[in-house]
Amino acid sequence: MSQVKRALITGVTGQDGSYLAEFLLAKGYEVHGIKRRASLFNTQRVDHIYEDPHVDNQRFKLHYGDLADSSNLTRILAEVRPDEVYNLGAQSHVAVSFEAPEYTADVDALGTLRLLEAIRFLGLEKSCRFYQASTSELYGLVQEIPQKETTPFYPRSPYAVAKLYAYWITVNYREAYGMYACNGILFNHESPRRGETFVTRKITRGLAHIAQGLEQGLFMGNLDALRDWGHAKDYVRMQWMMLQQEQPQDYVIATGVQYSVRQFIQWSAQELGITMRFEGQGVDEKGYVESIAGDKAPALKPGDCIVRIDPRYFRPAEVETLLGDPSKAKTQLGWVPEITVQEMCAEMVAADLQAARRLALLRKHGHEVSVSREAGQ
Ligand code: NDP
Ligand code: GDR
Repeated sequence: MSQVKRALITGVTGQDGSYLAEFLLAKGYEVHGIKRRASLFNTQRVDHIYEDPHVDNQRFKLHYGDLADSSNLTRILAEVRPDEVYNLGAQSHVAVSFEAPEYTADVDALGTLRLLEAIRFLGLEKSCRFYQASTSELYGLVQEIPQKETTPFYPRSPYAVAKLYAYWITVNYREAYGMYACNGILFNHESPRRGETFVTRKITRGLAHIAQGLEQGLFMGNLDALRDWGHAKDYVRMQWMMLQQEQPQDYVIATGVQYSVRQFIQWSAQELGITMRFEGQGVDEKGYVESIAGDKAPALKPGDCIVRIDPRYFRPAEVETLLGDPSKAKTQLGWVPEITVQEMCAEMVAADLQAARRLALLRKHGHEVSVSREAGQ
């Protein structure tokens, strides 16, 4: 019998999936990941750990699949027979969940059920440990500050409601079938690999583009939202730790400090040497509220608008404030975050600046450069 542990990660092409795959490979695991078929390559975050399937002893393997497809999940689980399953796959954008609520429920809620049921159907429920990517969005309209494992939930989006189902079905399979299944209730965590339409990355990438003259301004939503931001690298370590205990339990993973979106813009601007100035709120000719202007960005003329508020980025129901209490993870598992939000912001800005410089250089030498921007985020 092989002593090498096998892990299966859904959402391996995402931010957390890529860091977790790296982490598990370094621990000697054989790592299997489920990736969706896409019309373009979608493996940029894991290309550096990709292994040629033609060589022997491959330790990182990708399987085509989708959380919407039970038969596919069952087949992959039967083939891999993993010791640990990390369910990180999801339609993970809160604002998008208002646009695609049914799809979000199918993948985020029923997808979790499909995976758990496939494990049970194959008789793996006693041998396979299960991690569910639960979220601070469950707290939504917060009932207690800071939020901990016992704080009541009040989800505020189709995404959060779908994740609420996933949370409870994970608890239910633990209680009903004795599965080692647990929820990590993770607060926001970011990195240079964060999707471009989440607020931190939108800011670091947008300001880096502005600093390089690639874009003129940044359109934002609610700058007053407060979040407890950590680094994804710290958080995937905890995902693994949760599956190594004697008894399965649910844990809040957070830093215990919160900042506003506006503060994150200021840190990013400082990193780039852009001086930010908050101005009185006025409505410009297009109906946008002008809230922040920058006067020292290299490519900007004094007074040019950097950040404008566009109502389209406000959500139908907002989560105004989140602040986690990670005491249980600290006392029981000895987990503490190692990277501060300011260090993380600096790392993200540096990565985005490097990419923006490359684009600017190409443009300077006459190459056509298009800057991807997704509508509505
Ligand atoms: P990402 O959006 O970066 O990654 C999501 C992953 O899920 C991607 O690999 C994506 O594939 C995949 N995916 C999407 N739809 C499906 C589907 N139908 N079937 C299979 N896979 C699918 O998210 P993060 O890495 O940031 O987050 C990981 C998990 O943790 C998610 O479940 C998220 O909801 C949850 N979470 C995240 C937090 C955070 O702050 N980052 C906090 C709390 C919870 P593709 O690459 O093809 O799009
Ligand atoms: P969130 O993350 O909704 O907390 O979900 P996001 O970064 O999208 O938003 C954080 C806060 O910033 C405000 N905001 C904006 N957000 C976006 N995306 N774009 C904007 O222009 C903008 N302007 C202001 C938002 O309104 C919000 O208050 C993330 C996801 O990773 C989820 O999958 C995860 O479960 C939670 O974190 C914890």
